Amino acid sequence: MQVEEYLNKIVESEGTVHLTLIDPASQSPDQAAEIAHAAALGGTDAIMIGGSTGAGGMILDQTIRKIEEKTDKPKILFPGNAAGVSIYADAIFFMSLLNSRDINFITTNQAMGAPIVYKSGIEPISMAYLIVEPGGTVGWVGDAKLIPRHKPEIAVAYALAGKYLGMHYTYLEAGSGANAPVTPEMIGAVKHVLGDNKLIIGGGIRDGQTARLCALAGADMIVTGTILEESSNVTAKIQELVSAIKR
Ligand code: 1GP
Repeated sequence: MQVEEYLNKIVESEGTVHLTLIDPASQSPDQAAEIAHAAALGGTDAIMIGGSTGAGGMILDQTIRKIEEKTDKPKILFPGNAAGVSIYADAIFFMSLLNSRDINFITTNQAMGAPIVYKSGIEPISMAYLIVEPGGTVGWVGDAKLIPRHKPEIAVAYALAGKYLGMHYTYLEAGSGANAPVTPEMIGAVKHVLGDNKLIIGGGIRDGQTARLCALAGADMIVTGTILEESSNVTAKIQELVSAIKR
């Protein structure tokens, strides 16, 4: 089964998908593999691999290969630029940062990375990537014109643009390590116009209760990264998050 189909089936049958984000720049490949293994035991549905800074090249390849040894869960690239493509992944969120001011993050990196995706046979999953205040490192690196936190109508406008451009997924990103995720009001308003297109929420989700609020508001998928890097028991933390968002 293709990865997009796998994720969509989980949304249909179980409610909300949990995605574990691993930034290859944050730990050694072996440590990343241990986190992925623990997350899989806790019930995560797939592993996202990527980051805004220093997440490409050999460290990216090695991290994915080590993760491959430790879990069967799909490995999805979450690239910060064209260097975030690796032939060892199963799929790639082929994303455009629609609210960037810099054309490099809207189409140029995509063009530079596309031939590698084509040759490698990695599955591209088209995605509109939207960065909301506070935006964190990715907001700065991606030169995003941050969507104001309390202006859901702006997020709706961008999400509709992504949908009409043919993107299947929309990712509302508050920035890794944000104090709080995007608001339930924004999630609900965006999901309302997306219909069957899938909505991913990430940035600032640290506990089951917050994840559940996002899921109830309309998130199809929840991403957590920072909390796992900080957690002494990744499996228990994932169990808390997963049990809060599944039916
Ligand atoms: C970052 O949305 C992801 O791109 C995850 O954010 O690190 O805050 O979980 P956290």
